[in-house]
Amino acid sequence: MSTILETIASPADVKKLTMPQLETLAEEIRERLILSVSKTGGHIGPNLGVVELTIAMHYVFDTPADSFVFDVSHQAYVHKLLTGREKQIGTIRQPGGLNGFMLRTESVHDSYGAGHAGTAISAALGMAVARDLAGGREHIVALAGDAALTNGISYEALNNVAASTKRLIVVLNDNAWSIDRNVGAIASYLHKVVTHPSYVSLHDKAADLLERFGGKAVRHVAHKAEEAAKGLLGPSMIFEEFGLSYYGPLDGHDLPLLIETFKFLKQQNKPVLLHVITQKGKGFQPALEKQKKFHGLGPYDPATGETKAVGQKTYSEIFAETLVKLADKEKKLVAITAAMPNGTALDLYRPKHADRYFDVGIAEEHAVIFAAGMATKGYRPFCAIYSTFLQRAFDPVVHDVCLQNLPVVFCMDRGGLSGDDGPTHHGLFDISYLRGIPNILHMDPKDEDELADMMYTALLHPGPSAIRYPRGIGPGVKVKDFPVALEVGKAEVIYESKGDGSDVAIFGLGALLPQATELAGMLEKDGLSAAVINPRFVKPLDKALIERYAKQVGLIVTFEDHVLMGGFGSAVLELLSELGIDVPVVRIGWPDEFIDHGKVEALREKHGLTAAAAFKKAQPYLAGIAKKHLAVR
Ligand SMILES: Cc1ncc(C[n+]2csc(CCOP(=O)(O)OP(=O)(O)O)c2C)c(N)n1
Repeated sequence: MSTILETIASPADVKKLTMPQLETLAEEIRERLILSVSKTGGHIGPNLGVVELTIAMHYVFDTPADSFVFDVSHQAYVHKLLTGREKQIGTIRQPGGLNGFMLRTESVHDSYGAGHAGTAISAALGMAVARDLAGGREHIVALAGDAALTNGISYEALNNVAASTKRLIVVLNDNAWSIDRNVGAIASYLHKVVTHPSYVSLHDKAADLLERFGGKAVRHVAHKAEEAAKGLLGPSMIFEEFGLSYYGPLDGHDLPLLIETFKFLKQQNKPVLLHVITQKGKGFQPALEKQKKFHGLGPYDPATGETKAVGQKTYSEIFAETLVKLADKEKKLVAITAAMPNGTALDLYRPKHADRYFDVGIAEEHAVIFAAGMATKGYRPFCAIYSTFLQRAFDPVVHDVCLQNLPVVFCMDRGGLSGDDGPTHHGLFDISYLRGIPNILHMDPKDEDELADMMYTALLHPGPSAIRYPRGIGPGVKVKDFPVALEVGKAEVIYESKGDGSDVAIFGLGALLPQATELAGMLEKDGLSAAVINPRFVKPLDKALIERYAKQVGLIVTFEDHVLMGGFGSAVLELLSELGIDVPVVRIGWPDEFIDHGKVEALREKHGLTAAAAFKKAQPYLAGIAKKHLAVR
């Protein structure tokens, strides 16, 4: 017998269901998600929290004519299930399968793509204003989590809503969690609202009244909420001050109430904000018990929630352990995260130096400027921000940190291809966006121990520095008890064949050093000599070493886990041009396109980030080098 879920080919099918069928659908979706995500990995907790909300939205609104804009869009799996992608849900985050976020290219129902937080209200407002200009009547609904309100862009958008449109629906999905517990004044404020007696009684009454009076009850509750919002009953309502009419807080798992409320809000001729309370991980005990872990994770046992232990320490863990050691020694060291204590592993640092740990919320710009402020007072801030999220803070890095030459250290986790999360999360641009900024050091370690050394080097450096390191585990080398400082701007020669290396110089930056070594082996088999170099520093480059090799070899090869444009290889080319040295350079890195989600190895293969691909690209130049050998002999 087929399930109700299997009969949903599009949102039109959701609208045909009775209330009991909708309730059954919610159960089926939970079961399906728990099982399916247990195999693929993904954002299970957030999605279990929005099952009823998403069903109600699709019941009342009409995508793709109406638009849903989800903040981050990691909670869009339910939406995917209801918009014709039920059969593919088992492919989510898998190579060639569904993306883990909303993608405009994946479905007409995905009106806006995302992966970074804080964009939903701005984008939805843009759509609403475009609709108004075009004389349209469709509905625009933004769905933002409570953590989106720790992000500045959300307020920039709210600041413009009332002046820009009369019709916009913002749904605030409040589960009190970011990935970690939500932080800051707004989290306390929302907590005050949802626990205030007048709102709580409204909330309780709502379901009751709905049962007795149907849709009219919503109007009554809405009216009461308005009174409360005006401060008559409870805390004053910040959203009203922004010019949005506030409704709520409602139980985000009460389907009939949500449906009636959306029907009511749909008719409003003013921007509205609906505050719903949901439970992240609802229906899956392990997710309720371990909120952080089940925000997003790899495969797990669907019965127990158990995951396989990873034997080797990740780069993030080495980073956090090293930071503890450095903070033991340097009392002015402080650690800053923008809502990512788990992902960056600062969770391990926090208990050791709680007074020198700051989670500022999803606020990368603020994190960097806050760090700059601390640095002016003699503190040594380490900002642990993923490469992809530091993009948000480009101007603060330039204007606040580098221009004032302040000793802030950017530890960019996920520097390189991030894999399953896809293009919104790949850290492939940081070399190009940072290396043009004066004063900053840019480092990329070959292994875990070198990461620790680079962190120490950065701590001793009197100006700004950035260190990028890959997601997950590295080669697994032993990390020294205490790091040593590296000489700034000095590369490391790893290997020279037959003590010579005069034919080809191969630079393997960071994670791609093994490919450089492999290429050297391939060249040697062809009778050529090669040198393998670990650049360590993208900025400053080791000019003397590059010049020396460039004058002696017939070919330079550069490998980097970064886009080619503006990357390490480009920096080498610029230097050679400045030096007036004419030597061919084969550059290996990511092409000028956004790279899909998938397995790192497979994507490297596909896009030619391998020793074999480099060997092939080098062929036209190798012939010339071989001829030179013959002539010499
Ligand atoms: C700019 C940016 N910084 C950090 C992140 C990492 N991140 C992904 S989801 C998330 C928390 C989202 O919390 P919330 O919006 O409340 O939704 P919930 O998962 O609780 O449903 C964070 C910090 C991000 N996606 N974008």
